Amino acid sequence: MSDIIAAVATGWQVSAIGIIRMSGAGCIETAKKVFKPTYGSIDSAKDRSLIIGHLADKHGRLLDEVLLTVSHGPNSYTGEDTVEFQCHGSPAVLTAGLESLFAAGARQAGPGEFTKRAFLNGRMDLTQAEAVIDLIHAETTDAAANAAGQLGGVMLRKIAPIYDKLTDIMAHFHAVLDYPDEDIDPFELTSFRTDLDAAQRDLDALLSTYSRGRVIRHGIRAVIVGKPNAGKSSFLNALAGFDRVIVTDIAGTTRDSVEETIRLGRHTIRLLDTAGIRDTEDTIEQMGVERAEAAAAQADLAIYVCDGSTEITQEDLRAQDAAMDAPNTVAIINKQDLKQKVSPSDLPFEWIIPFCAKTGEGIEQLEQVIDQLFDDALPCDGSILTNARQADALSRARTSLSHAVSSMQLGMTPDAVLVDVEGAMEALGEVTGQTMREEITDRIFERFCVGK
Ligand SMILES: Nc1nc2c(ncn2[C@@H]2O[C@H](COP(=O)(O)OP(=O)(O)OP(=O)(O)O)[C@@H](O)[C@H]2O)c(=O)[nH]1
Ligand SMILES: [Mg+2]
Repeated sequence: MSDIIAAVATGWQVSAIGIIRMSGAGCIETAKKVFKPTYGSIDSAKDRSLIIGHLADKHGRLLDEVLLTVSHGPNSYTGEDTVEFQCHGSPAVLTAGLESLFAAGARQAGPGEFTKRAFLNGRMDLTQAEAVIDLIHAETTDAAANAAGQLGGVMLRKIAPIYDKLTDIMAHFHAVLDYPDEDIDPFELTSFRTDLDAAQRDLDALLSTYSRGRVIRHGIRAVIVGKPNAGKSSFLNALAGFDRVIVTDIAGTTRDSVEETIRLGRHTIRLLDTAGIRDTEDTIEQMGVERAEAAAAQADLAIYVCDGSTEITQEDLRAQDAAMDAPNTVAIINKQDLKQKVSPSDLPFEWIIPFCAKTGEGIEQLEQVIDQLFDDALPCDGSILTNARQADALSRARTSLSHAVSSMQLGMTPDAVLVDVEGAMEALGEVTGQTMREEITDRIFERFCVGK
């Protein structure tokens, strides 16, 4: 039997309402020690109805007029009896209320402990539990909508049928191993091959959503590259709306990479300003140039900035090359307020935006281009893979399945095929939590906030 845990669920800032949550067998009795209903009794109230009454501090003094809700297990969030107090949102009230519950027998909940209990009690699988964190930390409506879908079990419903299919294959191969004298029907072998192929396709489809998922969850990683003095830092400042980076007319002003997170329309962009690309004797600047080139290769988007008022130089060409290493590129012809020497036809890019860092001209067009590049048709309904841990486990499952298929093609014995199918199931089980090691689940829940 689990002990009684309690925590403030709403944070510690002054607010209209603050919620203290308590869960575990016996917590309703604990609540009775500190809460006096204004009408009737806790026992006579309906499940999940609101009961008004008074909360006492640990000395039995009136502390607050609160609303209390009882959710009886197993149909509560945690699967256990749960009590929530809606107090007035004063940190002093919440502290005293919590201390009162501790004095009555509860203990402080650890991070994510309520959700961990929900997982351990079978109220949700691991994809749903992780969706809870994602929903709390969602920075955009797309991220929230996708997490909400996963909380509802969308990801689980994609993975469970693949797992079930592999279970059938395993059962069959075990039968073959147990009765080696009976010939395997070649027709059945073909049908298992078909099932394995289908499972691989399903995993491929899921894994292919991950690049979009990373963008939804973490924002677009964008790197600004260009020659010195093109106006890269000015471009970042124009998008940030304040002077984040030092701007001067001295070439080589920015020597290290500087990151700023900005919102552009529906997107969150992690924008990295870099050292202007050129050959330089300055060791520090040279390191900055190397960083700029490396960052472009790892970004979701490279933004090449050129100075429209000067001719294209060798340094520009080198910066263009670096930009081409990213999966998406946009060219910015900056300094539109000056006489232009660069025309879009001079640049080998599909998306080219005339820009003026001084006036902000071009920001709207940039927003439209980024919408086009990053808003594909995938609906944010929970079917997009956003979690690195899940993506890693799914790709291990995918690798095991291709080994199983090769073993089959090579005519290897069923036990060889079995090992790989088992490996794939193990990896899929890590995603849903079916075959999860305890220390890994512990680590997942430690990332939660206290009170969730
Ligand atoms: N007229 C005009 N000047 C600009 C514009 N954008 C930037 N500048 C000027 O160009 C110069 C260089 O700007 P920065 O933003 O420091 O250029 P950078 O590409 O970051 O340069 P490094 O850090 O040296 O690589 C500064 O004097 C800016 O004021 C623009 O749109 N119009
Ligand atoms: Mg700069």
